[in-house]
Amino acid sequence: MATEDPQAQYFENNPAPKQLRKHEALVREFIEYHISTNPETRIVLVTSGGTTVPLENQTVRFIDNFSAGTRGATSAEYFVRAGYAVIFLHREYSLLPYSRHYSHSTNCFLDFMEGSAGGDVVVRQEYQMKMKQVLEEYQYAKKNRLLLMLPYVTVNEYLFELRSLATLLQPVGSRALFYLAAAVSDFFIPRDRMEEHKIQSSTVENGKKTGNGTQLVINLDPVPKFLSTLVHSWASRESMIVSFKLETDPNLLVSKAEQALHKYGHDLVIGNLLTTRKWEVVFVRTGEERWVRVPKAKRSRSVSGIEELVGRADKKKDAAKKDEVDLSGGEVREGMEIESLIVPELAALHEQRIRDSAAKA
Ligand code: 9Z3
Repeated sequence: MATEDPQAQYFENNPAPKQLRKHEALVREFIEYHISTNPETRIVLVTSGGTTVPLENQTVRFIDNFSAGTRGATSAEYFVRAGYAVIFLHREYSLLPYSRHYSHSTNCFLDFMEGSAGGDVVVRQEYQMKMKQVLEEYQYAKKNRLLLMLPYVTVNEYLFELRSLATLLQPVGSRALFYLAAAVSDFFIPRDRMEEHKIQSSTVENGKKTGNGTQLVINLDPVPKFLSTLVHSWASRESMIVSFKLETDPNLLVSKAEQALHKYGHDLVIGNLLTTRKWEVVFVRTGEERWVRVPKAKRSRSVSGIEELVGRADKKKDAAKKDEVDLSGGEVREGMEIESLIVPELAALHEQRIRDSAAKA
């Protein structure tokens, strides 16, 4: 029977991703393993990276967004450090925990290696300490099965995966934490309006004629407000749900975060601005607005490409330090990661939440 509920309609009218059953089996196994090994285990679902909106079913073109998955991948590492088992639902080929330190573009892994006198390939002396630490943390997470990686590509895949994961996490109750850092598209093309084959510029219909040809006009539908359904129906009432709010206008950030909190009724919204997201975020909870900032002296280069205002003398002093990474020809200071502040704060709030929940029971 057809349903009126837009959320339910969405899942009836759009196809489940091919990998969903396999992912569900992996998650079930992961949760059972952790609950049976330690019933006190806390499990966090970290979502990370952008979502694509395909324009064609056999996809050649798609709409995407800026997110590289830095927030999610970095946070996942700090969650492991804080004792969590992590389900990492991420955009395929976006940054991953641990390997993010040595990606193919920024911090290209090849620049960290050299040939030794004996003809072996070795890690350059100046990077030994850092790489050893990353490697040990990676091996610890792997050995203890603390990280389950699940990739998605499209916004549709993301929504199906999120629904399944939330349902599977229900038995974890208050020990489950949702950390929704993925940059999810607000618009999509429903399956019944999607072109099967590559859109041909010569056969575009309904577009306005211009001097150069015909415009391609695309109508996108709003993605259903999944956060509301996650909070009120997919996830256990006991679990803690944290969403991120991204804005570009500083004057809107806090009010938009407050709006989201009231609208969806979850635990916390972490607001961030596109240009400052690497060193400041705002925690918005009922009756509370609290900024979390990396101290100025500990900030690294800005993500927007705008060099942060660190004095030249300051830079020279820093360049002498051991943890300096300079592969780009410029001076790049490895600063404090804001996730090292966000995650412990959240772990403490979650701890409190678990205690409150136990006291109520
Ligand atoms: C965020 O705000 C993340 O912090 C970023 C991280 C996407 C800015 P990067 O991957 O960036 O480190 O480059 N994520 C949430 C964005 C979002 O789509 N939120 C929805 C909204 O604002 C609610 S779930 O409406």
